[in-house]
Amino acid sequence: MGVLNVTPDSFSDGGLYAEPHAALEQAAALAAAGADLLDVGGESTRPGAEPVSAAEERRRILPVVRLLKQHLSLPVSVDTRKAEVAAAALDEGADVVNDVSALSDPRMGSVVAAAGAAVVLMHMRGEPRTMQADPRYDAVVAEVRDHLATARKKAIDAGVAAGRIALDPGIGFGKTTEHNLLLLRHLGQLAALGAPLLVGVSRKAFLGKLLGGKPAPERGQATAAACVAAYLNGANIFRVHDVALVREALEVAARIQTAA
Ligand code: HH2
Repeated sequence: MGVLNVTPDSFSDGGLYAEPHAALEQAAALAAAGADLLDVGGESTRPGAEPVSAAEERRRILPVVRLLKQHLSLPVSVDTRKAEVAAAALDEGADVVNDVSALSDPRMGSVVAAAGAAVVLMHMRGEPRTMQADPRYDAVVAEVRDHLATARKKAIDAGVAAGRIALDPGIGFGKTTEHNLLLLRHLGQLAALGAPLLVGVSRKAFLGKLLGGKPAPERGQATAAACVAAYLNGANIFRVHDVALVREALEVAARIQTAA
């Protein structure tokens, strides 16, 4: 899954692709690099980010979804927590809703179900503005697993087909470095829920912390390593900025895993 942020303030690529034709160019580059899916986001969810209105999110996302569906053949997901924005994007032809709040909007499940779309349900503790203020868990892996199991049931009850749901531990969303490492180490416990697993580790702060404060643009190798580890522990979908780098790393890891 290639990341296409059409926001002015995302942590690693904010402002670069806010104009729809710049976004299309970047999307074509992600496709050429081997992305299977493009994730368009109009609201930054980095720690401390301020919320964006539905009208502004629609203004940022919809022209881009329209252009991608006209010019590229890849499926498109929209990274939004708002049912109103998801419904409008699905009308434009989006295929997947990537909901980092796992159906916090009470209408989201029925919007996804009505469109026959797929959905990613991600675990987040709190909300982006405040989520990194001293996150605590008794048992992070079990708590995230139970939260995702409940969200999955909620989606199914709203009419979403079970086979159209992917789950995501929400790396960096209300979690310390240790929480992130434990979740990546024990992904198998989440895989046991029976849904495909998505992980988003790309250039995130915990990788910088592990490497003595490396800045976001220099976290490519760390991203690839984390994706390979996640793959070996059961992840299926990798949300990344540098698709070519991660795809190569995963291709080699997959060849080793499947060698007979
Ligand atoms: N991480 C980010 C955004 N959306 N969606 C899922 N399913 N999983 C993630 O881990 C995830 C996500 C944050 O990364 P980025 O898009 O690069 O930054 P920003 O939130 O500032 O747009």
